[in-house]
Amino acid sequence: EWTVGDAQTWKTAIEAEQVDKDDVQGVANTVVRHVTTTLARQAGNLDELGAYQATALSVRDQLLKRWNETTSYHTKNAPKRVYYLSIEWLMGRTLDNAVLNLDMRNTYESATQKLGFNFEDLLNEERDAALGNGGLGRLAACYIDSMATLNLPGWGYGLRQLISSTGEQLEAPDPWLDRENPWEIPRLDVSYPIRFYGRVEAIPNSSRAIWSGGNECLAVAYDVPIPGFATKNTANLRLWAARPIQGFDLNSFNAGNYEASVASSSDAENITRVLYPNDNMYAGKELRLKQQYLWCSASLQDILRRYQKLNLPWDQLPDYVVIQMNDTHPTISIVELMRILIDEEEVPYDVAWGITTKVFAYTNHTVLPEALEKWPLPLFENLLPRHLQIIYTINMNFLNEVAKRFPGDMDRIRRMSIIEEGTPKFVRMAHLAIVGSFKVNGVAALHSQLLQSTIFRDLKGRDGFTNVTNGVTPRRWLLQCNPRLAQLITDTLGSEHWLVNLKQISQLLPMADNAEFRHAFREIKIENKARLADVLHSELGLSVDVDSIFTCQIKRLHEYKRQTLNLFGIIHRYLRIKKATPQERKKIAKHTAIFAGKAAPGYYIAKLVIRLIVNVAKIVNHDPDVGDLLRVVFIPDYSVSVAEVLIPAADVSVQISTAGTEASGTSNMKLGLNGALLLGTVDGANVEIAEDVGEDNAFLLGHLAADVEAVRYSNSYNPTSLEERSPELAAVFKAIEAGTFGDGHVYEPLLKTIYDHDYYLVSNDFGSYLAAENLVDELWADQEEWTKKSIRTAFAMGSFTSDRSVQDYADSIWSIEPDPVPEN
Ligand code: CJB
Repeated sequence: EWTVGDAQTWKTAIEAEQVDKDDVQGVANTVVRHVTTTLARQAGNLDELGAYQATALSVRDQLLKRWNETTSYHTKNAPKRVYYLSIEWLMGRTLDNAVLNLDMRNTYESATQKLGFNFEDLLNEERDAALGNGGLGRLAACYIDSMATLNLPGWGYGLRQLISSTGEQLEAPDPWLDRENPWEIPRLDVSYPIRFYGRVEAIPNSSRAIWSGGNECLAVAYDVPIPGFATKNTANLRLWAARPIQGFDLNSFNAGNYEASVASSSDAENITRVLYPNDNMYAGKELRLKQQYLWCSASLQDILRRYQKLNLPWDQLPDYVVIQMNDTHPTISIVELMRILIDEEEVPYDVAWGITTKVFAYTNHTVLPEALEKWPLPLFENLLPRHLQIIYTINMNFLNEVAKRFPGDMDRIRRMSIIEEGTPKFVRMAHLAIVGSFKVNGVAALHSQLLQSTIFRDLKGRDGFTNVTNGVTPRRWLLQCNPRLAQLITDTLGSEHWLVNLKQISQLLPMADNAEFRHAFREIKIENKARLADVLHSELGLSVDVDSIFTCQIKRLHEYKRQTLNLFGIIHRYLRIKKATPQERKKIAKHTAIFAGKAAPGYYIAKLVIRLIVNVAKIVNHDPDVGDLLRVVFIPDYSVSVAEVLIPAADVSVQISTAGTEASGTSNMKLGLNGALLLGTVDGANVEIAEDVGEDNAFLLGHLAADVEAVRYSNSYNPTSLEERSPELAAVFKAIEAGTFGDGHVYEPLLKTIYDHDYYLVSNDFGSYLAAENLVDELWADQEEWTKKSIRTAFAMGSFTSDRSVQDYADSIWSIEPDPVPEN
């Protein structure tokens, strides 16, 4: 095994670096070593940021030892591996998660304490790694945690964007990498050339071609170790950064043209500079396609290089490699694999296609038409000319088959084609993803059903489609964010095993009828609410009543998610309070309505919604008639670490998308797991959540997916007045227009979307929403009943762990097995 030097010397050296997980002094030694030799500082000039960095580097040492063992074990064993390609990885902070997964949290807490620091304060020094926008990016983060925990051989591949999400009010980009990031290891030795533009020359009498010219740059790897929970297994997240092929143009420099001499260098680096800030919205920019290609090409070159070390023929690739595409963003990798096999490896076209279509699987995350990627053909052809040729061949073969099955059905061929006709033409990435994959899945039962009955109706036989309902990791979304509830569960069950087998929490369901347990459970919720109240007070100067109902709608701002329904409900409540007599006011339930989320920078209506929330908050929170009956909170700069404070404090989980629009939702799972009652439409994973917690423990509302189309049609073509559709909403609009929350004209474009077509059925669902809120208020009056339902919610969430989701993928799509690294 040891290829260099003396094996014993190596072994002894590695063992000398080993720290026992309970060894406080040993941990302190490694932290101090980083203080003095990595950071070149001393006890006398060490601030919290420095102490955080040294602690993080010490933890990183632990992770890297495991990472090394995992990679060398898997290299030796050569199991089939899954590669999860996601353009977004919304990881959040790492330190707390890492020490919990290593089972070293107490040791690090004591060691840093002894060195004069409070561990919680150090945790707060860390920047969020926010390489994502919303649910899709956070899902990838949960999945890689589960892959590592389940000992599945797998890696994630993404992009190392320097500037991540955009702040909604300030539009300030977040340069999260402006401090040293201790969690990434630059691999300057792992890099691949990437070509753009150029020309293609056919090779006569073959399906091969030579693609040359254009621009070339390099993709360089940065590795992020991902520890599994309670296992040695440590996965890898490999992120690519663009670099120039030669950093410097010596000819320009010598000719005295200094600007030109560095231009090509910054041009290349710009490719991976920004994260596109859209969620559920396709932007169609060339730079984005460049990002996608760089990431996919580098990942494939890396995967194939690893496979080639096995010295096996190409047709066995699907026995060793499966690639899961998180949405259509990595679809170009299907074509890239074809290109490499055909042009570079000289594999015949049909053989290459047979291999490729056994390697890829595609997850769809949305049915919204504006989110489906389709590239203008001229743009695509200019940037990736060889890939377009291959797509034409794929499409021709595909449509020939369709024509055989449905002779003469030209309309079907037009619908199914990978190329959309028109001026210009478009390349439909979802169609390409479906044709090139052996399995396609949606992310919740209802969503997977809708995919097959609506947008992808024609595209794949029944066998090709499946469902994998999303899940969230209970390590971050319970153990880390709600340690007291986690402890109560562990104490009551008598073991921590539920953290890797979440189904076990269902054993606690009968505790709903135990008054003492209810008391303990409620105390934890109150403490979490108090912790949030403290943060709101210190950060926003806002006082909230811990005895009020905390409702949480925390997600991207989007018309389909209908923050409006919630907001108009708040205004309705405000008007009711204003009209009520002091006697009547005493009977009104107290609410704290919490919103958090970002809007894409160019999404005008979503920004207007934020503006109205903020202005409603200004009036409501300071109106003496309201007293403590109502508070409205909009939390700026929503992030994973903010979510970790909000979620454990929520009483009500607001999930009110128009039925049929939210593919799954995942905050519904996190909030449910932390005991928030579901106030939701019959949409996405709400359906399965309501089924598991029992409909009498949730508040369902609104039209059903099956009816939405008809109501929408009638809103447009048999319009009735808003007054007729919802007199309550008409009154709310009047108040806005009258200037109750500042200049009413400002909101005209927002209100108009609802006066006119009301595509998302806000007016049609408003009455039902208010009725559901009334039921919430009634139940709140009986705290024992409320707590029962809260317990029945939390402990019925056992299916919504990402461990279950990832196991489903492993069994029904990837066909891979756990391959745990031996403990010693
Ligand atoms: N989703 O976050 C995104 N971005 C997109 O562009 C498309 C979909 C979300 O993915 C989540 C994970 O599957 C889903 O839970 C959520 O419903 C969907 O909107």
